Amino acid sequence: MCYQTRANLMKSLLLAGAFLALPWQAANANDSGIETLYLQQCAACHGPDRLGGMGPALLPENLGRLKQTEAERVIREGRPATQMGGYKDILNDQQIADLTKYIYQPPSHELKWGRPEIRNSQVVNHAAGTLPDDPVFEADMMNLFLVVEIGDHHVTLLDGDNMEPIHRFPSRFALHGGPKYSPDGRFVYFGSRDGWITKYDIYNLKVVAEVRAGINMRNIAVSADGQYVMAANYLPHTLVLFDADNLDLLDFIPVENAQGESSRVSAVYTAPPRGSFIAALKDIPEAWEVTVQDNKAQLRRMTTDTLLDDFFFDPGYQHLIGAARDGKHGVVIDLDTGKTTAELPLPGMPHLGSGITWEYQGRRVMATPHFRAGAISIIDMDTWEVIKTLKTEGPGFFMRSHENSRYAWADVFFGPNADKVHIIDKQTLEIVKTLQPAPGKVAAHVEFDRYGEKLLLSVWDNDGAIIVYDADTLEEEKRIPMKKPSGKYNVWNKINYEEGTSH
Ligand code: DHE
Repeated sequence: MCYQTRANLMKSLLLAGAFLALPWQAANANDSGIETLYLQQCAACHGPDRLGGMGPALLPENLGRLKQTEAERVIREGRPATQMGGYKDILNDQQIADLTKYIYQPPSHELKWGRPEIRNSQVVNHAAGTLPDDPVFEADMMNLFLVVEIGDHHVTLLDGDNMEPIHRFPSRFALHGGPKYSPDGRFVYFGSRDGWITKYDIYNLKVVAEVRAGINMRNIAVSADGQYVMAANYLPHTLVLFDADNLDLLDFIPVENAQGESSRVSAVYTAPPRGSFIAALKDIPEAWEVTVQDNKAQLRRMTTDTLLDDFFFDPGYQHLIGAARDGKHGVVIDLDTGKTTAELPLPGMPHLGSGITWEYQGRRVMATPHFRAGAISIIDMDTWEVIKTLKTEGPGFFMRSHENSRYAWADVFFGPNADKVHIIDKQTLEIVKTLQPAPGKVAAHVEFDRYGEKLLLSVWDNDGAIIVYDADTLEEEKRIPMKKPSGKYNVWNKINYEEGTSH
């Protein structure tokens, strides 16, 4: 809301409003003054229709993760390390409370984010092929990490050999999900909860193109050949296909079933051996396989027995392992036949998106934490039986390992023990060590370097850090201060679909 250029922007908006029929004008006539207050104080940065601008979108779907009391505090006090200043000297308590209530209500008019809005949002700073092909810094380009810092919406590029930061740059507000690399590791695509896709050239340290795919986005996927980017949205109910070069819009797919009922998309992932994208729908019991022909999406619908929230694949992308939205079980779907072939007893809402796999006694197993249970389930991927349930000190969010490491790391994201991290021996299936690296601060999300020799763990706090550990001795080597570092993503591990990391 409070940016230095606010006055100028407000002036331009008001001037524009004199000539254009802006969507809020009709509603303005009937409101109790709160829309006018919003337009005066907030619209310059958050958009006249609350869709966002320099600041994030202020709509119920986008604010769902922020408590109203916290939103009220942010309006009053501002948000440190961002351009959002406090309003306590400008607005009285009642006005702040009314504004808070207002932004949590659905807008008075229908919000659209279709082809024209997507096309108009596209910005190409450096068209594909126009920047030099040689990196502007020296490092093993395959052992770089990107660290997303959600505390002040920045990303740090880290050299994975010496674990020294190379560069730090601002990101869109609230990045979520793993950034996705181009197959050669030169470019990375970030997705934000507000629907922005940012393509970044790591070699030149520059944002090359951006586009807004939706109003509230789940995640993005990059095709295995690097040609396409697909975005999965909650709002509107769409999948959107882009050319990966300059993020040109190629196809816009309303997500609905044969009866015309629409659905949010739980997530979309690339399935390299199949040359396709796989998406699961959140409100309709269907999963879709999407291939691209002549720049158009071709859909193959698979009907599922249950609504799917979160999912995972076996290494050959033959099966989709999905978590049912009821939080009580999982299903295994054969992606060739589209049929459900097994059910998994997984109570406590498994977080399958965080699953990892490894070889155990000659067979492949996968492990998943649970959002609502202090447990890690280990599943035989041939028989689809749960072979072990490890008791943890609370529900967890992420798991990580590396083919070259004998250990898997699992956090305890929720509850009183959120500052602890379990280390599991992948051959005995036992927790062999529990660390508490920063008492009182959440410790979560690990990523290994390309060799599996070192790993990074986040101290998930505004006054946080990345901790570097030796993957064998489990000894801490150093701490690099960071602002609420969330995910970390190693180029080599990601582009090679390493078994111990997310894809
Ligand atoms: Fe995430 C990945 C869904 C809340 C941090 N999260 C994902 C993915 C999905 C997902 C589908 C995989 C996308 C991908 O990588 O392409 N997340 C959800 C939810 O449904 C949930 C529970 C509720 C929501 O509001 O969306 C949720 N996620 C969170 C958080 O509260 C976290 C901890 C903080 C934040 O930034 O919002 C969070 N999610 C992450 C991270 C990843 C992620 C860091 C990438 C993990 C990776 O290693 O790849």
